[in-house]
Amino acid sequence: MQQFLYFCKQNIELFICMNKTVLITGATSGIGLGCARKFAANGDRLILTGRNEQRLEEIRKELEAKGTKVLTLAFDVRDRAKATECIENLPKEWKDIDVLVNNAGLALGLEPEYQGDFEDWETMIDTNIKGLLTMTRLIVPGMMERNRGHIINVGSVAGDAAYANGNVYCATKSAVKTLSDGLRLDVADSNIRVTNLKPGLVETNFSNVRFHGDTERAAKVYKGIDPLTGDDIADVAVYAANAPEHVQIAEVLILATYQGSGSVIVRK
Ligand code: NDP
Ligand code: 8X3
Repeated sequence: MQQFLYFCKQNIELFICMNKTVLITGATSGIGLGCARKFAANGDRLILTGRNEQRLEEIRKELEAKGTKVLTLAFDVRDRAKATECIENLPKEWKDIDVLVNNAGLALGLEPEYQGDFEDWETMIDTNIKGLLTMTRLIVPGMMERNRGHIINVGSVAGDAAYANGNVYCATKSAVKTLSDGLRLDVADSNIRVTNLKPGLVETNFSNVRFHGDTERAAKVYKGIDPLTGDDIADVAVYAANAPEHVQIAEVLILATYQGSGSVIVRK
């Protein structure tokens, strides 16, 4: 009996130790929502962020019903003051973030660079680059103090090479790659790990947003191929976060099977 109790204690301790606090930006849809569900299934505690407060509430209820501890924070990653206020005022038990999933992002438009929309450009740059930097700047100092943490940036195959009419979006994802590489160098003297995930075609709300609500045009993006899902990308994120401590998954390119690159897609 004593041996059995000792065995239980050891395993409970192991479980508590494996349980991480994971903050996900853009958790209301697509890849971010996939990450919320997969990290929850992994037994982690979640801080879920996004702008859509109602969706955050629904997701919180869904995951709490399955026993996951969830805190929601509604803010726009472009609003640096609000993001700072939210992170600085985290309740004590939520302050020690182990994993930051910098996922919030978007593409707007698909036009030649010489015809692009100035406002679309600003929104992509402010969200995909400056928003990601804001979250990194707010959360990584705590990780450095604790000498523990993992930053998972959601980049894209679009950051490896430009595709026609992708110009500014591709540039923002190229920046995510450079910022991930830069951060990895800057924390190389610590236990902190940095991963850049580079998905290919993932069927989410991404194309609806890109085409400003033109759902027909959005559906065509995924026609004739079997696209990736948010869950597929989340599986890789959870794997990277749970790799042995001495293993740093620096970068992962995840393509759909009938996809050769950001611009080569074979449709049936
Ligand atoms: P979705 O449109 O389904 O999800 C985007 C998420 O980002 C939403 O939760 C949205 O939440 C959030 N978001 C957007 N802007 C802001 C903002 N200003 N502040 C806070 N949250 C914001 O698209 P995906 O899941 O596909 O996209 C997630 C990430 O994956 C993006 O960075 C995208 O570039 C990247 N990616 C997508 C690929 C794809 O093919 N789908 C492939 C490669 C990378 P809310 O509206 O509540 O704010
Ligand atoms: C999203 C993938 O190829 O549609 O980053 O730009 S792609």
